This record gives sequence, C-alpha cells and structure tokens, in this order.
Amino acid sequence: MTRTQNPPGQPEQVAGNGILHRRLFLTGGAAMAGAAGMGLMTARPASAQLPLEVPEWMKAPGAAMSGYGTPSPHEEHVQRSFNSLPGTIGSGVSRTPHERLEGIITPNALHFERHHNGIPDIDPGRHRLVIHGLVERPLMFDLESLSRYPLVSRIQFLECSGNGRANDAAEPPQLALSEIHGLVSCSDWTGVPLSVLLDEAGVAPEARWIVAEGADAAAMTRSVPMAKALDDAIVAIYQNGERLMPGNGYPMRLFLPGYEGNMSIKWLRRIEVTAEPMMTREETSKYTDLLPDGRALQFTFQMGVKSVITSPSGGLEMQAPGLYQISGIAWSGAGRIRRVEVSADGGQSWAEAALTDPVLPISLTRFRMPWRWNGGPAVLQSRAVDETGAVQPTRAALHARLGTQFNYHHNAIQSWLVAADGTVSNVYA
Ligand SMILES: Nc1nc2c(c(=O)[nH]1)N[C@H]1C(S)=C(S)[C@@H](COP(=O)(O)O)O[C@H]1N2
Ligand SMILES: [Mo]
Repeated sequence: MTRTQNPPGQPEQVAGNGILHRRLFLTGGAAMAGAAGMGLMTARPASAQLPLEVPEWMKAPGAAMSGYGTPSPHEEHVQRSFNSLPGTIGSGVSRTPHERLEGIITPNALHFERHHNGIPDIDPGRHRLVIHGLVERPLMFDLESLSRYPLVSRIQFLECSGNGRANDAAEPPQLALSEIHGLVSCSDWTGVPLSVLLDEAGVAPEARWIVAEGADAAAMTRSVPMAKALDDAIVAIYQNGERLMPGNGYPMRLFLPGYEGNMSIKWLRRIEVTAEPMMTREETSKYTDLLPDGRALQFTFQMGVKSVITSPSGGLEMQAPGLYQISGIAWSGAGRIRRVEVSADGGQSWAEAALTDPVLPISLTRFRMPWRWNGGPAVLQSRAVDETGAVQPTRAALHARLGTQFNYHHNAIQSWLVAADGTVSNVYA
C-alpha cells in the first residue's frame, strides 16, 4: 500500500490516484460528519430555494392502490438484458442490471435467468416431487405437503458458472457490467432442508450421490454429492418472501448454496438417490473446463471468490472531477467475504474498502470506497478475499492456471478505465 502526501484538512489518501480511507463509510465513526466538509455530500444551500414550489402532484389526490405493485415509470430503464438462442424464445439468459442496483438483495423481477428450454407453465396443484432410488421408502411431495415441513431462510447468492465468460475474448468487450457479470443474483431463499426429506426417505448406506431432475422441456439433470445434499441444500419454495418466480423454478427448486448455478435444478420433480454420479450432459460435455493440455476439469462445484465494481462501471459516465463513492459487490461460494481491496491505478497500489453490513456467508456483500477523481485517466479494480484466505485472481493469473479454452468459473479481477472525458470502459489491465 502506497501512502501519499495528504493535503491539510483533506481526507487521508491511502492508495494511488485518489483512493481515500474507508473510514468515511464505516458506521459508528464521526467520519460521516466530515464528509459534508469534503464535498462528498452534494446538497446546496436551501435559503435561495425557499419557499419550495408546490408541484402538480400536491394539488390533486394521488393514484389508486393495486394488488401487486410495479416500479415507478421513471425507473423503466432498469431492466434485465437478455438473449435467446437462435430459433428459440425462452432458452438463453437474462442478466441482473447490477450497475443500477444497490444493497445486496436482487428484486425478484430482476433475478438473472438461465433456461435450457424455456420457462414451463407449471400448475402447482399437479406438480409432484419424488424421492426414490437407494432409499428405504420412496416418497412423493406436492407444494402443499412440502410447505408444512419446518422452513429455513437464508440470504445467499446464485451464480451461473458461465458468468464473466465475456472477458475471455481476446479484446475487452465494450459491454455494460451486467452483460459481463449479470449472471449472479442474491435472494432470501426459504425452503425445506433436503436432509430432512432424505432422512424421512431413509438413505441406503451405499448411497453417495443424488441425481436431480427438473420438470422443464430440457428435463435438466445434475448429480450432486450426498455430502452437499445432507449439508445445506434446500428445496426452495419462497424467494424474497414470495413464492418463486416462474423463471426461477416455480413452484420448487433445488438450491445448493455456493455451488455453480447449473446444479440448483429448477422446477424440481425427481431426486434419485444413487451410488455414482449419472454423468449427464451437464456434467460431461457442458459445465466442465477444458485445460490447455486437452484434459478437462469435471465437477468444479464451488464458485470462487469474486468481486466487481458496479459504480462506476462500463458504459456509465462520470461527471466533473471530485469526490466519488465507488460501490461494488463481492461474493464467494466458500463462505464470508473477509476483505475487499480497491485500486485506482490499475493494481499498482491497493487499499481496503468498507464492507456494508450485513456481511453474510455465501451472500453478495456490498463494499464502498471513497475516491477523489482528479479528472485524469484511472483504472479501477476490486479484489476480494474470502474467509478461507482465497484471493480473487488477476485475469493473467487465471489464464496462466486454466488457459483460455475453459468456459466456466471466470472469477478474474475486472478493470474499468475511467477516461478524462468521464466515459467508463472495459479494459484488461
Ligand atoms: N430444470 C432446469 N434447472 C436449471 C436450469 C434449466 O435450464 N432447467 N438452468 C440451470 C442453470 S445453468 C443455472 S445458472 C440456474 C439459473 O437459475 P435462475 O434461472 O433461477 O437464475 O438454474 C439451473 N437450473
Ligand atoms: Mo448456468
């Protein structure tokens, strides 16, 4: 960490190119009070504006209520971006617009989606979940019976292991953050621990895996180690307090905290308890990482430690030079985020960002960093470290380890170039 000379009365610069001490964002300190004096808070003196005008919306009664709310029409630009595969309407991905969101919870209507054969229109009254195979008592559940089991709730992220893949291109793609990293979302998931259901079915001693199958036209099927199934897997039936969205698995899905999204089978209808993995398409030809020597990594279940600055980010524009709040998200499939460091000089110097409470295991974690932009070019980066000590790699380090043919598990550091004209673009640094 480079310490630079600090102008008197100004916040302490703790890394190169204007990175300031995070204490500005730490709760409980008097630092916030100082923020006004530093010009971070952009309020204007009120005296010239008084009395306030009385706008037209104060002169007539407001609109009626509704059974289910919709966002303000002024926020209509906050949308998922999506692509369907050629010749299909529902197969492909939609991505969470993190560049327009704050906090850690993804609104349900903005949760990313990955469908292999569209969103099935499931009648919850006719949907069934069966547990069979190497069990003493094969069992069948419907939404009604499942809802009566003891429920657990956890705030956890879900990430497609294809997230970030766009940055494998030889030249940095000029895309919005969400188009590169929007295949991660974070929700309060409520459901029944799978261990409870497996316990009731009575797992045979030789059982080592489960095979989960979805009720979509892809009948997506993945094998999951029994250890994970008995640890923290749930059959989720609520998402942020309401029933699952159709696109996220209504009426029930498998949810495997920290594991690549592909394994969290949506529209769950069958769990077969087995001795061996099934070697399905999704764990052989897909969701495996091809290495430079022609071999492939199979079963990379846990998602690595990762972070990305959401503001400022690609395609957004900076206004005048001055004090800014860098904001971003960090997450790890292995547990809590311990630390996030931020650089404004392309990784030459780093300083620790403030983590915004709550900092939960296997959840998105919000970080913030005060930054004085001097109006010159700056390369902004964030680097997360999780509670196991795993450090988010640079793009070069990731490629040195996996080559450039691997398709999944791209957790490299993202670099945003802020140009002198205030435009923000994607660069490889
Ligand atoms: N039945 C079924 N389950 C599925 C899929 C699917 O196409 N069908 N896609 C998988 C993939 S690749 C991912 S990344 C996650 C995405 O979950 P989400 O759409 O709720 O974000 O669901 C997984 N479960
Ligand atoms: Mo995925």
